Amino acid sequence: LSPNTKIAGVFGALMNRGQGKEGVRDGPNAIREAGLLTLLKDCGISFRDYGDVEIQAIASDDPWKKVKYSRTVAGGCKQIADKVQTIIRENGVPIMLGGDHASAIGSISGHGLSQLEIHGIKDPAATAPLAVLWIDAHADINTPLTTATGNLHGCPVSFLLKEMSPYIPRDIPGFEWQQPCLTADRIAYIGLRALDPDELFVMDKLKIKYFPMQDVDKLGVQKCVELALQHINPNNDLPLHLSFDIDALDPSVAFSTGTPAMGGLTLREGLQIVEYVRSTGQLSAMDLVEVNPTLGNGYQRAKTMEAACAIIAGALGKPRQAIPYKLDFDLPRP
Ligand code: 4U7
Ligand code: MN
Ligand code: MN
Ligand code: MN
Repeated sequence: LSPNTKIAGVFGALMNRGQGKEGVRDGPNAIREAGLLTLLKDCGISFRDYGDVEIQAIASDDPWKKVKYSRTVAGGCKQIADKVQTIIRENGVPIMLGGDHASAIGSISGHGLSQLEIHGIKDPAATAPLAVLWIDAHADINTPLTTATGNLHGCPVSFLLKEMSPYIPRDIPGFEWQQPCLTADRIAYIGLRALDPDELFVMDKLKIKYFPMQDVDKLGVQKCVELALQHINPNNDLPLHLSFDIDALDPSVAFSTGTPAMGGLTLREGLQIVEYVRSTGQLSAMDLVEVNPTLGNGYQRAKTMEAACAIIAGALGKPRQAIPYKLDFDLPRP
């Protein structure tokens, strides 16, 4: 990460209670096993592996209204926030391997708190100087009261936005530590194609910038990412948090994920996004989440892992022509 001699601090977030498919906790190690660290090394990208954040399963964690496993998820997010703060204090760029996307409540809160600390802002309820680019098929902005599924991986953005805080009951067990750190003009989305009606309503009401797949088709992905960053980071002076849900990619590339949605980004479009983010010099933390190696056949799994490695390496400065990936075409086909 040449601009400021920071090194990537890779860690796994073994979060799987934000949705129903347990195998997502194996995502981080499957990404490592697919050769992420070797790839980074071969590309001359400096990194340190900070290991995994194990999520403590809380024995009695009954639903709060519809919301499932709030104590377990919230406790895990707190541990993740602490990990992110540690890595940033050690001058690293946290790279969180997920794990379900509820983990981003932790990574982005931790990033926000770190920025407050860096700027000497004492009020933990202050808005953090931070911009977030959210790459996803879904908007993840359901609230604990609007969620149809009760899965917290569909809600992280509502917990992070100040404007949403009147709609987040403060008595959801486990979340006592958490406060919103962002305003709605500091987040933008690319890749959307599977929103719930309430989510669209909220996003339009808060004037959140988003580029659904039809904009990617109309404008091209390069223009989408330029406009998104211009909106959330007009002077390119804010540190950037890139939250990349692997389901933003089309299932033909990344099938091994819990909530796949047809009509997604190609791997090339995904790489174009992360390479552009990289070129701004502002990447300050990244999530690569929702990788579930227990879903799909061997071939689909290998493709998903390779895509995940490619996206991370691209964000950290790997040129596409540098090192070949190692997808083994002898794997069993469907
Ligand atoms: B992901 C959903 F209802 N919107 O809230 C929900 F369609 O982190 C899906 O983007 C959320 O993978 C997907 O459960 C969460 C559903
Ligand atoms: Mn998603
Ligand atoms: Mn998501
Ligand atoms: Mn998903």
